[in-house]
Amino acid sequence: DLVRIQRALLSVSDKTGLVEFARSLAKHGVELLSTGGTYKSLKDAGLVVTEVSEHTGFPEIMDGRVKTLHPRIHGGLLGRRDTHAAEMTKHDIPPIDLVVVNLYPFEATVARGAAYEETVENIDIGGPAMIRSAAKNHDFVTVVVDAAQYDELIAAMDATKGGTDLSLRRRFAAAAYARTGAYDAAISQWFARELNDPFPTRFVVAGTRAQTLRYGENPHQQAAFYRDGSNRPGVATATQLQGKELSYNNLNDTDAAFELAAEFERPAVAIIKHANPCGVAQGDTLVGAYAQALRCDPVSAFGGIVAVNRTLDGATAAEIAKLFAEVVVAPALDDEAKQFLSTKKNLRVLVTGSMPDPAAAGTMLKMLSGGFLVQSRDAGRITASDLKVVTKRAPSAGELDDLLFAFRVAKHVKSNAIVYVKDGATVGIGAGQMSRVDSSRIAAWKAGEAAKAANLAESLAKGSVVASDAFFPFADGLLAAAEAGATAIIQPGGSVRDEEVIAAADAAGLAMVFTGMRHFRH
Ligand code: 93A
Repeated sequence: DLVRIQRALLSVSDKTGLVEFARSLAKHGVELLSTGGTYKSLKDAGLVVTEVSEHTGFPEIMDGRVKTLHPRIHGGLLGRRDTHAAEMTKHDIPPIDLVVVNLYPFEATVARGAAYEETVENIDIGGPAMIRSAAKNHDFVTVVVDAAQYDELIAAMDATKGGTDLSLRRRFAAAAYARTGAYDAAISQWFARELNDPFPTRFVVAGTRAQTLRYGENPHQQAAFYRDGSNRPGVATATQLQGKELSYNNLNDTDAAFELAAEFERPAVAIIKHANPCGVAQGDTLVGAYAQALRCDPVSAFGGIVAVNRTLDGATAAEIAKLFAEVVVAPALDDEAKQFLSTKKNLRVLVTGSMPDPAAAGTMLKMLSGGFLVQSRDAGRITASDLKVVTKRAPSAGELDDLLFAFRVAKHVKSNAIVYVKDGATVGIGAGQMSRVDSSRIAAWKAGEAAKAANLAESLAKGSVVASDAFFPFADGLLAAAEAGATAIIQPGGSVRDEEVIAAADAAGLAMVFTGMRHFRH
């Protein structure tokens, strides 16, 4: 099944590595055909190359929209070398054994926010057509769609006196259809945005493998991480400065930690375990915020993921280095911070370049058996002006700050979420319980545990405020908070028993505000 490559067509927008690659082909005696710009690059580099227009006897027309869409090209790619040989001879169609194409940079054109017309002009038609023709005829034809494949192809040719075997051609054909599929996915996603149609009849996603992972959530599962091309700052843009290989759970938790830290304007730290925060704080300094975040649940923080929302400084890094953490993620690190963390060989340190916009639109997918759910990301953010005071007592300015902070944290806690906050720091978090009152009890209990760990006489719930990600269906959860010593509550409201819950809050002397917005997270 070895096919010697005698004629190649090269047509690339991204000319990285092109000349060197073409030289290697030429060394194997391959005849080179090329489109205008690619032809010029090769010619300028001193290679012998024929222009496609000369090969077809037809000029490139319509500003290049029609350059390779010609039977002498597509016949040369699609013709079977056995059953179609006579036909190819009859119509004077020379076989083309290798196609090297990378496409008009549609994705990059969209990413830089180009105008509609220019974006449409960057939809490549002839390129995908050649890729698909060559890939279909992989019994005979080799197709390359990425400069990253150049070396492998040349190595294969070196090993076989200028040929490729069927297994390589099949693998390259599969990669070719994945490329054209992803390309069309990007085009359809762009149209969906232009047309304001977030849920079109056919929803297509595409990703580029960033890394294969040692295993999935558990060792008996396989896993890989794909980038979706959005370049949202976070796990997808991160560079790993040091530490062990990242795992599936590391990436999942790091994402949760970083998205949470991004919610705050002031210096903030989020510590995550199993995708839930076990401590979040904001303050005047990062090092202060870190100490407060850690105080919330130092037991759970062991083996956690730490995210910060600004350049990680030496003082904070020195404190983090005392903790056994799995990952530290920051938009940037100063030299001192890098030095402190470098003493912890296994600690994975990720730098993302910047923080994501928490209010940015986006799409979230969740795989189900036999399908997937699509929704817009939870970009909801409650500010003071959204709040409605429902109790006799209105929250004080200090309580108000903490209430807003607590509700933002609650958005990132698995439901049912109850979050106790005091002075800009969580002091008790109840996560992922099936009943809200259980989450309330757990959060209150955790606040007591945190106080014990810090050698404090009274529970950290004393004088705290409480956020609930959804309404209290009954007064019991709220009463648990009052009993623990909380003074103010933030919750969406909207229960049929709101009256009853408000009355209980008034009776307990609590201040309560409604957000009108729920933050379920599953
Ligand atoms: O405008 S096209 O869709 N029409 C074509 O017939 C065609 N053939 C190749 N674009 C076409 N191409 C693309 O041109 C290739 O996919 C490649 O991206 C680019 C290379 O052009 P040049 O060699 O002129 O730089």
